[in-house]
Amino acid sequence: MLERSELADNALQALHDEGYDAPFNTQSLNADTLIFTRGREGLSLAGDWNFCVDLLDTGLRQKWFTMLPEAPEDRVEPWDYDPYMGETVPVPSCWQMQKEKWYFFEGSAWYTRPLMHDAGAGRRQILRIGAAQYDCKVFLNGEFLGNHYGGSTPFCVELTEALKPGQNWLMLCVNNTRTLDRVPMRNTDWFNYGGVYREVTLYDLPQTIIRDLFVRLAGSKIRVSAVVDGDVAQARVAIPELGVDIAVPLIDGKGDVSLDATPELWSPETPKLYDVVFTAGEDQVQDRVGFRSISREGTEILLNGTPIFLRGISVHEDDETLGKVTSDTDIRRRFAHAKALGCNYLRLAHYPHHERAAEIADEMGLMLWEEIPVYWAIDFANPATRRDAENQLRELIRRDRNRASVIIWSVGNENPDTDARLDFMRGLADIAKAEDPTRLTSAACLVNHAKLKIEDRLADHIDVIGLNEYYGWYEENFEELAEIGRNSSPDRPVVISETGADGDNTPQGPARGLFSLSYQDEVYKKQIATLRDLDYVKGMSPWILYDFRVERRQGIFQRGWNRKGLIAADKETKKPAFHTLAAYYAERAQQDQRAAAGAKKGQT
Ligand code: GCB
Repeated sequence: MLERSELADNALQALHDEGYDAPFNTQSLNADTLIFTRGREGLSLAGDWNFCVDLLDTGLRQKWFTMLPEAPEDRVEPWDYDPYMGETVPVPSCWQMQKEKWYFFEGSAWYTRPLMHDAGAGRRQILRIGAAQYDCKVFLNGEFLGNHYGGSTPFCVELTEALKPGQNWLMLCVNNTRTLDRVPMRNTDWFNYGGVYREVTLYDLPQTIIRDLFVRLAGSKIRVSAVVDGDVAQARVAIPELGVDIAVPLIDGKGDVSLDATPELWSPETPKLYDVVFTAGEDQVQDRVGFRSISREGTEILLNGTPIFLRGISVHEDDETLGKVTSDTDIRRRFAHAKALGCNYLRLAHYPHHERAAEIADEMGLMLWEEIPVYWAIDFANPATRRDAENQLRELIRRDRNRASVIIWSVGNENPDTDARLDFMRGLADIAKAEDPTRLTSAACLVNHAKLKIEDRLADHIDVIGLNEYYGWYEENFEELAEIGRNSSPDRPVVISETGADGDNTPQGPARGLFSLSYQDEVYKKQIATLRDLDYVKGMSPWILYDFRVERRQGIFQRGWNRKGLIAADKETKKPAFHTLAAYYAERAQQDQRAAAGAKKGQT
């Protein structure tokens, strides 16, 4: 449409109003509007959607969303984009992976599709978007229904009131621009993919809706908390295998019960899960839940009361051909590689990964660190940024807190130790505990290189000190690592959340020196030799399982990739350092098994 259209408020406004997007930046779709969807049947909206990139935000300025479908021949005024025809992309996808011309595109993009509606009266329609990077504005039949910030967490929007019988038009405006107030900010070491890259699903639900369900082991009891939206006084929870089927009284929609039950505890060796069914009025949800405890005592991390060592690896959610789109097959391959490495644990860096990851880890018996992208520089003093980070954390926790595999909520990565950062991140750690007191908190902190010591004021406010150190790579003098080890005496467990080196396995890779496979392997050997003797180090997740795509690395050996993977970007070719770490983890696993057997013997 041109500016003379009556659909734009007025011609000049569309051209000159720089506050055009303010009415839409409401962040009204957030943790409080999320709906528990496990065990629900939804209608998948996967498939081709009409699509248009919109660098200048013309769509919001001219209000493309108010344009009605019409044959081009019948239109009486010129138009700048027709939401109903033209290019299409599949949902889910990242636009960078669809066409080369969109590879570096950052800005708004419009997604449109028809939606048929014929549900009976008294039903509610809830749309859930698994993730859209980064800002998503939702329109139905020209009406603005809400906005979500945060590129990796799900959100829900109720369509009920705006839906009409028959054909409707759903439009999403998704914007991946990196800005100063966002989480993450402008500079990251992973690719800034854009788009609706996780599933979009429509749920047809009764009037009463189960909004939230939190099931966990709390002390020696199973505790169930629920939030129900609707006029019911009582719900029911059943765990058939444990013979549990009891009423849950609801007061103002909230229910909370503790049950006596002795479930078999979940662990990597015995990843036992139980079906949990929760019913309120006509609504019902189901989950598969494992019960276990995770705690810390001094410098130990205890799983079900027994000290453990986290044999881990870090992973990004990235794929050579699909970008951030993932699948069960991709996740299972990732976890199978982690198991082949001898891992019992993964760090899902640096943002919430697909929710299937934790579900599959529950089944396969892997422990997880999950994280929000409070990464490097963040506008710590900005209340809007803080609200965004807090919301992303709440959305992640509410999404995954029934997953036994998740043992750590991480509130950030490598942030400078300033007062504003301390206040911001301490606040996040408190929120994590308030939302879920049954897990440990952490953050990837930095070494104080001047004092050669583990020192970060945030450490007092988290359970596990995550430590990123790159001795042998960014830090040249390897001897300093041992000195840091000697100079530090943390009062809580330390996990080496990152360490590593690049190794280019392509034909262009060097035969020796930095970026060679032999150099990478050497760094792993030296790291293992030093770290194995630090008794407060209770785990590690070296950087990283697979090579991953990134804009900021354009060196002759990197060529748009971070090549610190133990496996190349093809997710197949193992580098020598893979085998070095696998050998250490095999030895470590045996040692830990012997120690556990000894401890058991001592108890009997
Ligand atoms: C880090 C960052 C990670 C980078 C990595 C690297 O410390 O946490 O995001 O990708 O180093 O390769 O430099």
